[in-house]
Amino acid sequence: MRIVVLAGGIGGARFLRGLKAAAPDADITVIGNTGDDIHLFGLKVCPDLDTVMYTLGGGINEEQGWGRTDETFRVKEELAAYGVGPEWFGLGDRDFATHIVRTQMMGAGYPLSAVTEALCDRWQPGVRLLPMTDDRVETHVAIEEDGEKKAVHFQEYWVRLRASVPAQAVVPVGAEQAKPAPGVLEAIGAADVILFPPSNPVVSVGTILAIPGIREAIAEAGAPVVGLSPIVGDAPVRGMADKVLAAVGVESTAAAVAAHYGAGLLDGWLVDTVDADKTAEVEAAGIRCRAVPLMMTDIEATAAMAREALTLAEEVR
Ligand code: GDP
Ligand code: FO1
Ligand code: CA
Repeated sequence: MRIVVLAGGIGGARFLRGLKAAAPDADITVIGNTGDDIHLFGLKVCPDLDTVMYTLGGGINEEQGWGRTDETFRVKEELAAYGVGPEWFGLGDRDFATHIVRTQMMGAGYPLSAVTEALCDRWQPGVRLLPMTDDRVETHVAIEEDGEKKAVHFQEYWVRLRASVPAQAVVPVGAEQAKPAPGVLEAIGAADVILFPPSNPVVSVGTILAIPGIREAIAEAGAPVVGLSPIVGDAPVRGMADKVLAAVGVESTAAAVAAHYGAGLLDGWLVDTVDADKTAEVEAAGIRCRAVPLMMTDIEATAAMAREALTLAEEVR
């Protein structure tokens, strides 16, 4: 079975771990969000790709959900001693090596997709990890801070500001001119099932869908498209997805997120059992909906979620 998954960072990565356990023989292609990417200290950092690679490859800091296990911050301390920031973004020593290798390869002319494949040679994530695009795309957030309107990089909004000010707009800068990375459209076209994990609908899955050609390929694919809600009990399970949903005029409910993707894209949608009262609303929008436990507390619970998604995909096929 060929499965394509559109993934952000932590939500996507943890779901993929469960999917691999639920479907050990499946051929899984992950289309990863690169709108969170940031250039720091001359290095290209790809948080969502790295979160997927480290989580599936056994190198993730489990408690944090991002960054490396057994991490130290000597380089960051030395940079700070030179007065070189940003001090609000914690790049660890082990993680730095990944960004150095990536930046060196890109400087030598390799596209991000080839670099990601090379990094995965070490981590062996057990999936084919493709960036959504090889072109530079950066999500920026329009805010008002101290009475001044401005746009900040997504990481500055998320990590420095902790989404504490309203997002007036979320813009994937460069997306309109970007092309899907090699293999992306082919994987979508050949898929037996397409899954939207419980990733952020705006700044993870939404950014991937903003690359011209990807949304269209999914809508036209013969495969069923099934999503799992990142919103449980009218709030994100973790993080601040409600803040970026508000920016695109979408309520933080499992039903509103399904409607935001729309019946043109989604065939099936899973909500958590606490949101069982919302299945009728989703079905009225033309999307088959089931309520099942959606908390990724451990691999077995996550594998059960993945099995439910594959079962729903069979039903709507
Ligand atoms: P990020 O790039 O690290 O923000 O990760 P993703 O975009 O892939 O996923 C973020 C989303 O995962 C958040 O909106 C969370 O609500 C959701 N999430 C995290 N843990 C869980 C969980 O256990 N269950 C569900 N349903 N959603 C979760
Ligand atoms: N998230 C934080 O909240 N604080 C950090 O200092 C931070 C550093 C960081 C370094 C590398 C990396 O791959 C991820 C990192 N993250 C950090 C997580 C990440 O920036 C965000 O959670 C996601 O991009 C949101 O989708
Ligand atoms: Ca992300």
